[in-house]
Amino acid sequence: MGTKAYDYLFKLLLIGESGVGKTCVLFRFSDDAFNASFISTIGIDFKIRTIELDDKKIKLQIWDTAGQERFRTITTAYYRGAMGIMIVYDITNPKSFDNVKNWIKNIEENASEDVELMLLGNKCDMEESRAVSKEQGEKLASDYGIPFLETSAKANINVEEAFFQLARNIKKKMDSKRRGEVLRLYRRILQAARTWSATVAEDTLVERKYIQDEARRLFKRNKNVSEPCVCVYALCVMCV
Ligand SMILES: Nc1nc2c(ncn2[C@@H]2O[C@H](COP(=O)(O)OP(=O)(O)OP(=O)(O)O)[C@@H](O)[C@H]2O)c(=O)[nH]1
Ligand SMILES: [Mg+2]
Repeated sequence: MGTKAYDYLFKLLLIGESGVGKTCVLFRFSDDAFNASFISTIGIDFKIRTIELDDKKIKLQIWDTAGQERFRTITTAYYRGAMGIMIVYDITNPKSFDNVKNWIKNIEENASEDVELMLLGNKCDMEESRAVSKEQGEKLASDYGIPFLETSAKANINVEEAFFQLARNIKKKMDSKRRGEVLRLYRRILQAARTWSATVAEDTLVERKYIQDEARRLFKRNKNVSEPCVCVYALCVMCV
């Protein structure tokens, strides 16, 4: 098998009002740098970073949306493909916090049903201008049942943690989905093996061939799923 540069590809999206610091949070994560001048994002942009989780390489493709209203049609089109979405507000800007519920409504209307979310209260280095308490952030996030962190792109607080936590939650969901698929596959092969053993006495070559083809087909389609199906496939082939 060829060596792949990554085991998983996760598509993430950053949304929130203009000026809350989405681009800076992403820049801190991708380049470990900060830019104090405000260059408002035009439409959409993206960055890539590969991280490691449980010995697996996870390639994160992170889409950074423009917060400005005039780009809403373009940016909303990116919700559908996102596996994880960070909703960002600015702790010094209460309006950006009040609007979180509208961003979540937008997600409910446009994103995939099993998207993983995370709420970020950014600019937590600006304690002197704080207008939204940490408790308010925590309460809102827990009302929606989503994880929450206060971050600072400037002081490099919790940025790494935020992306890792979101990636971990996506991976957890994906792994349990895959486990379900493996189980279903396993059951189908067992069923096929039973059918085969019931007919083996008659030694019908057609049946043997059917099982072998079925196992090969299932294996081919699911070879990335996990080891159990490889074993079951090998068993099936050896039996025939
Ligand atoms: N003090 C402080 N300033 C920040 C932080 N993050 C961003 N900023 C500043 O906030 C301003 C806006 O940051 P951006 O990252 O461009 O904001 P944005 O959310 O991408 O805005 P749009 O692209 O218009 O949607 C810039 O001047 C940044 O330097 C932070 O953590 N702390
Ligand atoms: Mg931006």
